[in-house]
Amino acid sequence: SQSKTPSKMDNMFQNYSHSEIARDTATIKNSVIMHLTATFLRTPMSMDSGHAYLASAFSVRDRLLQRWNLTNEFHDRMKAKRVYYMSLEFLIGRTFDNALLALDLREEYSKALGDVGFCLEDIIDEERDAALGNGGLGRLAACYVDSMACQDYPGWGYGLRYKYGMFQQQIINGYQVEAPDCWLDSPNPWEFPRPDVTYPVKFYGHLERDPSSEHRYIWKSDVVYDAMAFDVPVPGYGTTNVGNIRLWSCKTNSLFDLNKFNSGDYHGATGGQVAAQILTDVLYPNDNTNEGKELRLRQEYLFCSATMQDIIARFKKTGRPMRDLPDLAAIQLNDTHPTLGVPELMRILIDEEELTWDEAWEITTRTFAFTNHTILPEAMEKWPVPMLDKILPRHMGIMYDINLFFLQSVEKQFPGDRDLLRRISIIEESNPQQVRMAFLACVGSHKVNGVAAIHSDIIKQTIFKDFVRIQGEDKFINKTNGVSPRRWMNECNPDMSSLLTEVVGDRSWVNDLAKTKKLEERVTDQDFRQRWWDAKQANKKRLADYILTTTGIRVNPNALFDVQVKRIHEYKRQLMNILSVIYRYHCLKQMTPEDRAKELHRVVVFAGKAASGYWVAKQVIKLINSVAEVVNADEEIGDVLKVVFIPDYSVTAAEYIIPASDISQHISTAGTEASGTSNMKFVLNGGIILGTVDGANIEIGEEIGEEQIFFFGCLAHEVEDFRHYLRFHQPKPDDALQTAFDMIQRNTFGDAAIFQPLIDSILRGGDVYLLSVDFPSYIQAHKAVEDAYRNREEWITKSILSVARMSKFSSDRSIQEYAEEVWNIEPVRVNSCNMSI
Ligand code: T68
Repeated sequence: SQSKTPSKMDNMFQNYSHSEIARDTATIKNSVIMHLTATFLRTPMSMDSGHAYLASAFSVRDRLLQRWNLTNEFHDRMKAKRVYYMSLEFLIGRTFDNALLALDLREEYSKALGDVGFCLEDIIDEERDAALGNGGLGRLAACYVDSMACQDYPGWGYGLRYKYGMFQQQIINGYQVEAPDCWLDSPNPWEFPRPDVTYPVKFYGHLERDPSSEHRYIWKSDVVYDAMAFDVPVPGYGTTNVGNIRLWSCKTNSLFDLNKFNSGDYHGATGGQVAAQILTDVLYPNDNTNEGKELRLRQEYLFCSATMQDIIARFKKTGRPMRDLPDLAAIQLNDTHPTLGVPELMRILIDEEELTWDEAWEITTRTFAFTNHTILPEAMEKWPVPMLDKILPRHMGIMYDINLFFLQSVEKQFPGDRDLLRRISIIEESNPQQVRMAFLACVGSHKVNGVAAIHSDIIKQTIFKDFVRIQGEDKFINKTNGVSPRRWMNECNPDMSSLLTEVVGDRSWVNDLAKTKKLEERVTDQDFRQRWWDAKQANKKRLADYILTTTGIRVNPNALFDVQVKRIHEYKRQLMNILSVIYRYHCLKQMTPEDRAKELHRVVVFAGKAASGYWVAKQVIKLINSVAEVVNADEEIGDVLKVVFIPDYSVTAAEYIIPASDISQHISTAGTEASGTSNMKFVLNGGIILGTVDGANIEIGEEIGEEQIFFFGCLAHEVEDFRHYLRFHQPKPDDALQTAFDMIQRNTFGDAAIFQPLIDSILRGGDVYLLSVDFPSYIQAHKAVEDAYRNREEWITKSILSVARMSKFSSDRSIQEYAEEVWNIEPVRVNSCNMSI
């Protein structure tokens, strides 16, 4: 390409950019058949829906490719500043439908597929989720790259290409059983292998002083793995920009030992490869807990090293001096998992680019920013110094120096405060010593943010309290989470979306959610209100069908759908929910048949995975299923109460479940859920929240008005006192909670011994999550919900007003704030006329 003159390049670019592939039904049909025959060696006669999906997906992808190429080419040539969103998790879900909507080709594909005998909806169902994440944190990363693409921000996601994503959950005899997620067994149309983009990543070994400089070291490593790039397109809606997620896979060809093979040691010949491949084999299935395993550390480092090498390589192509890196690159750390990027950048700048420590540190801290997603102590990443020293000797040295210089500066600022130095040290003086990754991320970044207003306040008062004093208030900011209206409204809720389009006049609300404000004008329009209600009913019918196919349980779509779907965790208190269901069951059983028939019918839906090693969470799943079995089989109860646990919760399952809720529960102990993002999704789909005063629930309430949300429970600032009290006193369950315990203990739901540990966690384990404290107000709140739902007109008003006032929770708003206040980047829209700049 060096030989091409600029004007020739411009011409080539213009020609390429003006030659979009035809979009008519006939051409599309041909391209599907072409892929069927030429890519998959099938004939139209032997096409099944699996191959219809693959051929269609490859044909859609052809139409994305050109835009994707142009976006990257254009951003390169414009030397645009890019943001790199580093995340060990990207919970993407499906891409096909998303791409069809972004390209505005859904109708055409529906017709083309109809012509060859297939229904688009069935074809869409053939795609497997890309489930490279655990929950909120990974899904947030996916929403954020979507918003970057839709708003033309030059940005890339960086992650790992796990061979096995989030495990599949089966429910056997009421218990969770995990099966591997072999999502790459069939061809994946949404990734591009880039064997030419491969970097060596070193591990272990020892250091030698570089004779040419006292700061530099030569790292003689024992093991070198290769990280190879796979690129995943992120189709932008309403723009031709296509974003990119670059995922690394550990490649190991060089580790095949031919000598061992030749001498007959076949096992030994591949031993090195097996040890390497395992690095990107599987996603750690923990949500809000730190696993602390050596393999996880190596996984994190492989990710950070490959990503930093790639960013530096791209930067160097601009020909600018290293000190300009922060002008062309912003890096966001999605929690502490990618924090080794900080010492890795320092290593590259000092040992390879030959910068001084001070120059390197200035560049590093201006480039990185850090998002904290939790303050749960069990989630805090800490790595033992001996482990780091063995695997990453150079990085350990750099981290010691970062800490030393930091402590020296603090000692100057606050002379003689030994206890302060002990508290803020990046190295914890435990036995063995541990590196506190949250502190390293904080010191290595120019901005630190929490994910909702309350959470950003809490981190300033707790883990980063001293750092606020030392480094100043301005470094600590809030960026409340958001979700993508493309996936979480337009794609998953077509009926409601049509109503929004009707009200707004066009589909522009999908990229500009503030336009939904116009809904308020329709809140008194009787015909509109009826159609709003009908849209929800249709979604509930769709979910009822989904429940029937996934669980065999028949539910009545006219009942109140009461939904709690999220990872199973003690702090999220699914246990409190099922205990309230038990209490309700008890009350129903006490009634005369006449009174019972007058009760509001309710379907209580649960879904969510428990980390494989989280025993208590798994017992909660068992309890839910055991209660469901008894209640659902009770003929006296019939449709008045149904309890459902939908197995294998996923992004795709969420797309069925969320649009169908009347009420959804977000009931974490106040101060424990940093934000929550499904709470936003439920309200954006016309559902009402029953929740605690926690996370983003608070800001949702502020935006939509307190009449539209059901709050209960103690407040975050009261939690510490309650916990303190409960450490020394037995909790006193109210009558309702005691009734639920009694029912379990009378073996109503099978052998009580199985569930006694759950009861004990409240009665004898200090009730850390304050179930006994919040239970009375929780039951009250349920009553308030019932009364409100019985008044259908009021309910419809609440639902419409909620959606109208939710625009703050679009991830587009979050990304704009990050772009302006953290990354200092601007939108760059692909425009072939600008190419000569
Ligand atoms: C979630 N965190 C928060 N962590 O719990 C949630 N942890 O309140 C918030 O809305 C969301 O982040 C987005 O900000 C997580 O999901 C993890 O999944 C996780 C993964 C690995 C290790 C620790």
